[in-house]
Amino acid sequence: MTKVSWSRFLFFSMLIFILSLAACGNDETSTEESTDDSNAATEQSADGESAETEPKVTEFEPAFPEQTRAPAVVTETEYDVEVIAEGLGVSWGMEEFEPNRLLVTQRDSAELLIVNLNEFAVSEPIEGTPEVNSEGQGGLLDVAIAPDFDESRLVFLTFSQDVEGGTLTALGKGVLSEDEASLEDFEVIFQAEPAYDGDLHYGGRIIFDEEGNLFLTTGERSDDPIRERAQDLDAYLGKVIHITQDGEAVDTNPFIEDEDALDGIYSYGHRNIQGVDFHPETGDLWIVEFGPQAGDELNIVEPGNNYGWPIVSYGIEYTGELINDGISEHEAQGFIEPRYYWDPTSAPSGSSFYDNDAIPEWENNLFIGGLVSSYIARVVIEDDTIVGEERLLTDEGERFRDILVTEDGALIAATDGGKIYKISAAGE
Ligand SMILES: [Ca+2]
Repeated sequence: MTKVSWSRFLFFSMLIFILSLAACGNDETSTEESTDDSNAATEQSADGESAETEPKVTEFEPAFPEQTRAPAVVTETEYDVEVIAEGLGVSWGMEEFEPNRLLVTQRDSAELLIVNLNEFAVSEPIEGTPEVNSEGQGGLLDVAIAPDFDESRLVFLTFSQDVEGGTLTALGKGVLSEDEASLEDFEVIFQAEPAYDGDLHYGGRIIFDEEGNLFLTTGERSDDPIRERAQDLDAYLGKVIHITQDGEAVDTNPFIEDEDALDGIYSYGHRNIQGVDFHPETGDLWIVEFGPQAGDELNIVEPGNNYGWPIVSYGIEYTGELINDGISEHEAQGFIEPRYYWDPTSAPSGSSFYDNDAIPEWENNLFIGGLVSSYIARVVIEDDTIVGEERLLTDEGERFRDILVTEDGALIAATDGGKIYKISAAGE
């Protein structure tokens, strides 16, 4: 290369680098929307045997060997993949309320639909759902039915709500009418205060525990400095919250005796929790958190624990900058280590344990929808350690938003592209 062309090469390289930085930093929606990895470090995956084949974007090392890049595993059982529905919006949450019949939320239109898995049929929108703010990542989010739904017909919904001072994550409940046409007497039972004038990181997953109480997840609203409120016990941002069906704090919660802390808080230091489920054998609550660029986490939630965000992270800012001087290790700083993290970004969303014997080799595996990564991650867990990862439906080009396992043992996956997939043992 001559001297002139070399300097020209340098000039254009710098220009491309600067432009790519600008592209990365333009919008925090990039936490889940961007696939840009132009800041990628050059390190390649170590041996080609891990499920992850893309280079890392950070320099961080795991706290223990099984914390990232688990060995690739492959499902040996033959399975069928069907598209049950298409042309929908972003189906953010799903719940099987009767055998093979799902309640499905539509994030942007705020509609609640019934999808029949046997008849490939989608209902008209159910009337009586709440007003939502559907800007950015907001809208109608998760859906769950009360444990006594057969009698009470109670349906719980999370959504982003307009209130004075901005928006917040809200939880409400209503009664599904016998004709399934409307949700009656809908009322808000919990608001994750404080409100904030932004449209990112609402969290919003809900799940019932065995006592009939609810775990609700929130996000930390993304922006710096509001995200620091994830560490504050006087704010419901970046938390797992444990409340009754009336929105009251559960009386065994860890900070009930602490005058300065909110009673509903169960755990804190979270970023944006998009998946929750109980491990079928241990009963532990496993959550899935969006990291920043890389550093998406799988955590086991224990009461009173601090998971470290935004003080520590295995990820970096989308600008490429380090977060808080780039401390990745959690335990050394007094926080709980994630059981697993992804680098590069997966943007892991809705998740569900496989608690069924229809596909025996999947039992007790955790399935996680990937947005940026466009796959369903199957994670194999032994003694709380991730010992294998598989990536399903990688050729579909879909952003997988939520995952559900039916009573029949089918894996249902909803995508941002408006599809609902059913994956089941071949010939079932
Ligand atoms: Ca963490």
